Amino acid sequence: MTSSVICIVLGGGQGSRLYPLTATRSKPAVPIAGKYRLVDIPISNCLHSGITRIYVLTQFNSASLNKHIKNTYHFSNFSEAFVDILAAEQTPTSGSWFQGTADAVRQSLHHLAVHEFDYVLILSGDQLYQMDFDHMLHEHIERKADISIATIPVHANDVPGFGILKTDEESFITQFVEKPKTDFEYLQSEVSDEMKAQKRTYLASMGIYIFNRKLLFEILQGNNHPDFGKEIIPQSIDSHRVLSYQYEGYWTDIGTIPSFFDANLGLTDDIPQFNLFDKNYIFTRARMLPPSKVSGTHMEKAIVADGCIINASHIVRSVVGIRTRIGFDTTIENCYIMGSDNYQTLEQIEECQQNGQPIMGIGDRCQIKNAIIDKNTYIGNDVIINCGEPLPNGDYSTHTVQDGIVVIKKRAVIPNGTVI
Ligand code: ADQ
Ligand code: ADP
Repeated sequence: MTSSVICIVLGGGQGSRLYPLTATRSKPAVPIAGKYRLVDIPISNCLHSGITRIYVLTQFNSASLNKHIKNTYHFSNFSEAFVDILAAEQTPTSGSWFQGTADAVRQSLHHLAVHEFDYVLILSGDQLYQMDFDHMLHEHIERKADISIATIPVHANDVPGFGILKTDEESFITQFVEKPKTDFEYLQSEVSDEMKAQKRTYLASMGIYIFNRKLLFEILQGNNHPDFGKEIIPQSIDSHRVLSYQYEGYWTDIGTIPSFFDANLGLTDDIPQFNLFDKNYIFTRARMLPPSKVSGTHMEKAIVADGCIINASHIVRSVVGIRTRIGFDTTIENCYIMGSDNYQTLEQIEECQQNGQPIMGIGDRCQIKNAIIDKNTYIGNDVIINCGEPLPNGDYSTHTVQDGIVVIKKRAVIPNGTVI
């Protein structure tokens, strides 16, 4: 069945909520969990569900996204499978960037039109979850739906961030309000006892949609509405059979710095909610890196990717990404270190040391807490990051602070002895 599906991954608008991680790369290319990139999550879910024709729509196309997709997703010449990036482009009919999610899909319809398919699966590019879309598609077809939306019970506190809906007893959607801010009690739904116990009594859209082919073309070509959540979905529920496909597994939005940080550190839990060790593992680029080398380090709840050289004294509740180098007597707590794209040669390291410049990675005797360290940073010796009083939010040349999390910007150089 999934052979009749084409998938569109909405790879991101301006990406401002993940700034500064998206300052120089498109959102789908943001590294997660030490060795993957955001886009690997929806693509892996598709491939495990048997969906092998995938477009990634992105507002701005970075070298790292192209390189990652090109180096990762290889298929046989004899299959129709592909993962292609569609960046916002100027054409004779449209001269502007994607105005929203529906507009992004609308502007890409001419790429879809050349393929044979019956259903379009539309996914967000900034969510962490493992889901079998084959099952959702099965329901969509069996229940003769025109549109299906994956939904999840959420707590009242989360309601203002989501599309909230109500259904009839057959799970067809009867009301849909995008991100209601106040007076939304009337939108509560009947949920399972388990969800009730967790006070998750509102049904939220997960931003995952299945559309019948003909209907998607009709709707998008029949109006100029920019967004699925704000216009297309609320306006479709009266005239079409819009089915709620309820999901109760782990699912989280990772579109903001705090949620991205929590999702990454959550992977270090004894039994993480998102299981990297599942048989449906996440696909990513096979890099042929050497094993990591660790010496004299006490590690507790740490995830360490390939190719690292670690001499730190303590690493606690942290994710350490590919090719990370950490010096002696350094302590790292609650951090996501993304790692590096390359190694410095011994000659380069010696030259830096002679000039008193930091070498790539993290130096000796540093203390770093509650931080995201982007790729290819040079953090000197005796640097202290986020270990004192809570820091106010701010954007500086080398880093930002948001909700108590320091993000060291890509390629930042933090001189010896700096205190942030
Ligand atoms: P949001 O996530 O707030 O709500 P939106 O900002 O429109 O909706 O983004 C959805 C996805 O599309 C994200 O992955 C985003 O990066 C991407 N995207 C946004 N604009 C884009 C553009 N111009 N080009 C390409 N990609 C773009 C939506 C729904 C809610 C639902 C939540 C669930 O509107 O109803 O509850 O998702 O997270
Ligand atoms: P990111 O989005 O992670 O910041 P970039 O746009 O900097 O990434 O590109 C990273 C890609 O470039 C990676 O795939 C990495 O392997 C490659 N790369 C970067 N620098 C080098 C280098 N000096 N030698 C080899 N490959 C490199």
